[in-house]
Amino acid sequence: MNLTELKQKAAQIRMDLLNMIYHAKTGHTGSSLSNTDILTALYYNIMQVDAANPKWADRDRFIASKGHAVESLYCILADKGFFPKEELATFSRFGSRLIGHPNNKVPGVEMNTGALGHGLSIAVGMAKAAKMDGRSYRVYTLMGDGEQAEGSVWEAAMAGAHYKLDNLVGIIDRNKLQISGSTEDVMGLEPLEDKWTSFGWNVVAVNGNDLGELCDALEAAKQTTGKPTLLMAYTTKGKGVSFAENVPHWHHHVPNDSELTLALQELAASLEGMK
Ligand SMILES: Cc1ncc(C[n+]2csc(CCOP(=O)(O)OP(=O)(O)O)c2C)c(N)n1
Ligand SMILES: [Mg+2]
Repeated sequence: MNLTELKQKAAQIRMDLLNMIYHAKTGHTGSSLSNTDILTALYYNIMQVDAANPKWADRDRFIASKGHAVESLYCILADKGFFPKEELATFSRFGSRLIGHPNNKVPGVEMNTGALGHGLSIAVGMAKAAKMDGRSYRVYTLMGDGEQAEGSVWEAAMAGAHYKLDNLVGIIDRNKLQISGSTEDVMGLEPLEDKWTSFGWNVVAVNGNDLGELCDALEAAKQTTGKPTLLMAYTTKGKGVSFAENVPHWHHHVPNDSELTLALQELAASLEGMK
């Protein structure tokens, strides 16, 4: 996809996830809007996956470590044809496989996640397995910045560097907010890039809401050898909906009627502006 097509896709995914959350009356709106561009870059330009064959042995793997932001992932998997788009209407309903955190009964979802702090360990194991099996697939995991307070992240960071997993990319959605406010108030993280560098990772900083920067950095990571890459993706929580941007309670606020209408209008206008 070219850059305009990617931007259009991201706007459409944002509209889809807002509708889905509105109808379900539950969801992590700000968190999913925050990382929509990251997932769009991965799923439409970077990763090799096949919706017709979700268990293809050489597929690239994505682990949604910040599993609470499952809405953007489900909307993208549906859009790519992993399961019917109409199923999005069942999100968080009793009996639906589209539960509120990633569920590996859903085609395209690699691993059940949602308890923060586990995705990187799983990704390290998968990347190590690829090396042992002589396979060329790559492994990506998306973590939250609040999630960096989990000690298990740092054990996995050590292991990733120790095993020289250059087929592994960790991405941090650095929106500077977690569930209850600023990450720096809840558990100070800075200097976060330096911490990852000191753990032996190839650290690359990007604007995580800029699809061009994301694609360039993720493409460049494929050429890096001898160490895993950590993409520090500086984002805006709630991105794309002006009145949700950087507002902590939109972490899991469900839009009401007028908020949904306004949000969809803004995104439709941005789509119009791309034509
Ligand atoms: C182990 C664990 N503790 C607590 C939670 C509850 N929880 C869900 S989202 C969240 C905040 C996450 O913030 P961050 O990682 O910054 O994600 P984002 O800002 O992208 O939503 C918390 C504490 C959880 N899911 N897992
Ligand atoms: Mg955050």
